[in-house]
Amino acid sequence: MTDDTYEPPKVWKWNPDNKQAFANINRPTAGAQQEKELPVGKHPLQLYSLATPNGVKVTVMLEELLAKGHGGAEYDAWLVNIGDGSQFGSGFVAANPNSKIPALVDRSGDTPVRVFESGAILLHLAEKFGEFIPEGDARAECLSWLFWQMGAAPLLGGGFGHFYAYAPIKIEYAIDRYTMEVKRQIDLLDKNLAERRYICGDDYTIADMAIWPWYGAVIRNHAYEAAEFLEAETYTNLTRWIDEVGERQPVKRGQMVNRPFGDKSMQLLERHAASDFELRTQNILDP
Ligand SMILES: N[C@@H](CCC(=O)N[C@@H](CS)C(=O)NCC(=O)O)C(=O)O
Repeated sequence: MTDDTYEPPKVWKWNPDNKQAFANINRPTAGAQQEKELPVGKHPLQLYSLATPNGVKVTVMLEELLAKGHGGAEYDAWLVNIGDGSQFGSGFVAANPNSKIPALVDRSGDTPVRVFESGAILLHLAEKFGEFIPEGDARAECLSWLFWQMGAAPLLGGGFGHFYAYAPIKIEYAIDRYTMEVKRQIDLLDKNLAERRYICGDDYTIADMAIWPWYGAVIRNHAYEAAEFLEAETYTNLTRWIDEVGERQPVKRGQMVNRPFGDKSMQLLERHAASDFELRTQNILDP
C-alpha cells in the first residue's frame, strides 16, 4: 500500500490480485490476452470505441463530417467495454497494439488501414476529407494545439484525476503536484480563448474537438467532481468556449455514441446509421 513508510523493492513485481481502480484490467505487458475477432459493418469506417473523452473526440469528428455532407464518413461504431478487458482481444489488438480505445479501421481503400491514438485518428480524418484543419501557417498552430492536448491529457486524467478521484488514499504530494499542472493548463486555455473564438483562431478545428471533451468534462464537473476544487467557474473564457462548442448538434450526437452509462436516452451503444439516434437509444431498446 502507499504510505510514507513504503520502500520500493529492488525489482517491482506485478500483483494480479490488486483491487485498486483499473488494476483489474491493466497488465504490465502488451499484446492479446484472448482470441476475439472484431465485428465489421457495411460502412467505409469502422470505429471500436467507448464514450470516454478520448473516444468522444472521434465520434464528434465523424458526426461533424457527416453534418457537412461527407457521405464517405459514414461509420459503424462498435462498443468496446474496457472494464471487461475487450481491448485485449486479438482483433482489437490487431487494430490497436496499444490496447486502448479509440481504434479506427479505414476500409475505404483496397486494403484496410488501422489508425490508433485519438489525435492520429482526428488528423487522418481531417486530411482525408480536407475539413477542420486549416491550410498554410494556421495549420502549424492547429497541429500544435492538437499535440499539446495529447501530451497534456495524461497529466489531467492519469495524474490529477487519478490521484484526486480514484486513488484509495489522498496523497497531498501527488494532488498538489498535478493540481498545479492542471490549473496551469486551464489558465493557458483560458488566456488563449480570451484572444480567440476557437482554440486556433476564428475557425473550429480538430484542436477544439481534441480539447473540448477533456476540459469540458472537468470544468463542467462531469469528470472527477473537481470543478469547485479547481475554481472552474473563474475561467470565464474557457467556460464561454465550452458552452459554445457544446451547443453544436454533432457534438451532442458524438457524445451519445458508444455510451453505456448515464441517462438512457443519451446512450447509443452502437451506431450504424444516422437514424439510430432517434430509434436505437437505450431508453427505447431497454426501457
Ligand atoms: N493516447 C490515447 C489514450 C487512449 C486511452 O487512454 N484510452 C483509455 C480510455 S480513455 C483506454 O482505452 N483504457 C483502457 C486500458 O487502459 O486498458 C488516445 O488518445 O487515443
